[in-house]
Formats: sequence, structure tokens, C-alpha cells
Amino acid sequence: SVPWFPRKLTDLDTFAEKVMEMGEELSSDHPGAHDPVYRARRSEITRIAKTYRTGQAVPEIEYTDEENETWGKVFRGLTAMYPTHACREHQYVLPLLVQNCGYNDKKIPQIEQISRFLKDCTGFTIRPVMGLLSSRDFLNSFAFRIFYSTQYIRHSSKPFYTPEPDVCHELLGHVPLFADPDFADFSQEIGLASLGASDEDISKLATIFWFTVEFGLCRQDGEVRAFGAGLLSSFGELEYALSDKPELRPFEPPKTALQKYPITEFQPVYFVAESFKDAQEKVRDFAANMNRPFSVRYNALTQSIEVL
Ligand code: H2B
Ligand code: FE
Repeated sequence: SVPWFPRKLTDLDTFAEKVMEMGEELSSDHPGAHDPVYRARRSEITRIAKTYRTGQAVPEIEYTDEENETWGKVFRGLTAMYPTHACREHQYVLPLLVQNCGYNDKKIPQIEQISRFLKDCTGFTIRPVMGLLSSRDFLNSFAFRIFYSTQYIRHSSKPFYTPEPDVCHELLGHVPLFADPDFADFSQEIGLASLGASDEDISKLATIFWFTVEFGLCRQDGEVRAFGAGLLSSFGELEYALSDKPELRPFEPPKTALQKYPITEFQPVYFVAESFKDAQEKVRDFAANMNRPFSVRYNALTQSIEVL
């Protein structure tokens, strides 16, 4: 039987609080695990995600000086590396986020303002989330061009490390790419493929997502550049990924989907895409060969999924 999947926007309302781990619990090796002030602050912030419903504006958060300072350290460090390491789409969009969404090294930008900007660019919108979602829920939301974003920031004791997504990862790594039309199409293609997919296929699609949206490299003007958010939000791994240390292979979904990967260390293997359009076509071919007794289409007018 076919696993349940969302068909309309309000079907996504239940997702944001179905977190896998670290929603309110922090694992013992999290830098903020033993800081009661940090933990209380996270509960305050994640309450927004818990009560958020379709159509509402995402409430603004008044970030503390400490939070804004942590953001500033990350912002300054990463923006210095982007000219030589980030793909051209990321470099094109970042100044637009500075102009339109208040990106700077003084204050953490607000999700609502960014979501409106993305909507104008590609139709992508952002919803708040309490923490890590299951692969199925997280991937399904991309079928609707929806990105679930955390709103809290890493612990101030370790500005250059986080074991989980936080605003630095989401807003510097992911957001710029969702403003690019070809990348938006590519990520929606993975989302559409995930609707009603078997557990086995979800795991393959999650691996494809990992090696593209999170850790993808691409070739541009003869050079290898980063487009994956996990790279674009980590100085250490961004440097390493473009060095001669890791192994690079061409992005080919049937093979990429089976690659094992560590989640707490730098990747030993990365996959290189020729372009977002090429990657999208390859994911579409991969999805057509999946074991799914129907196909799906997104109707942008009704913002709903049609099953064919
Ligand atoms: N949930 C959230 N909230 N953010 C993510 O970046 C994320 C997730 N990544 N769930 C997912 C899992 C991803 O690594 C794949 C699809 O499993
Ligand atoms: Fe991510």
C-alpha cells in the first residue's frame, strides 16, 4: 500500500512539531546541552514552530546581543570565503538578500522577510520547524516549494560548530539557492519524487538530497564550486571540499543514491553536478524508474498535488 502523503498546504501543518530528535531534548554532546539558559531560549523559539499554521506570517524573533554576535562571527567568516568557493548562483543572490532582507553581520535576519523575498523569486516559502524532521516529511515539503527552517542559533561557546541545522546553516547555506529558479526546480523534483515513495526509495532520495542540496559540488567555468548548504555554512568543510583531499565523482542518481556517508565528519566523497538543470533531469529519470504505481504533478494555482 502507498504511504500517506500531503496533497494540500494545510496537510503540512502537522509536520513542524513531529521532530525526530533535539526538538526540545538536546543530545549530551550538544554544546548547549548543559546550559539551562540556552535550553530555555530554544523552547521559547521553537514554540513559534509548534503553533504555526498555513497562511500565517512567521512571527519575528527579537534576538539577543549574544545571539546576534554569534551570527556575526559566522557571517563574516563565511562571506570572506564565498568569492572563491561558492557557486555563481549563491554569489549572485547574497547581495540581493543584503539589499532586500537585512542580511548583515549585526543582526540575524527574519524568516518572514526572507520567505516573502523567495516567494517573489521562485515561489519558495519558509515555514518554522522545531528541529530535525523525518526524511519523508522533510522531502515531501519540497514538492510544495516549502522549506522548513529552524530559527534558533548554535551555542555561543562554539560559533563554528553545530551538530544540527540552525539559522546560520539555513539562512547562509540554503536560502540563497532557493532564490535560483533552476535550483528551485531541482529541489522540487526531489520533493515530488518522495510523495508516496516506499521507505527504500525515501532513503535513496534522502541520500541524493544529502549529496546535492546539503553537500553538492558543481563545475562552473572549469572550476569546482560548492552549492550544498552543509558546505556553504562550514568554513572547515568548505575549504576541505575544494582541496585535493576528498574524492570527487560525477552526480549520477542511481549510483549516488547508494553511497554511504558519515554525518559527523567531513565527507570522504562528494558528487559533482554539471548544472542544476542537468541534475533535475537526472532526478526526474531516476524517479520515473522508482517503484511507484502513480505519478504526481504540482498544481501551482491551487497549490496542491494532482495524482495521475
Ligand atoms: N529536518 C530539518 N528540519 N532540516 C533538515 O535539514 C533536515 C531534516 N534534513 N530532516 C533531512 C532530514 C535530510 O538530511 C534528509 C532528507 O534526510
Ligand atoms: Fe540543511
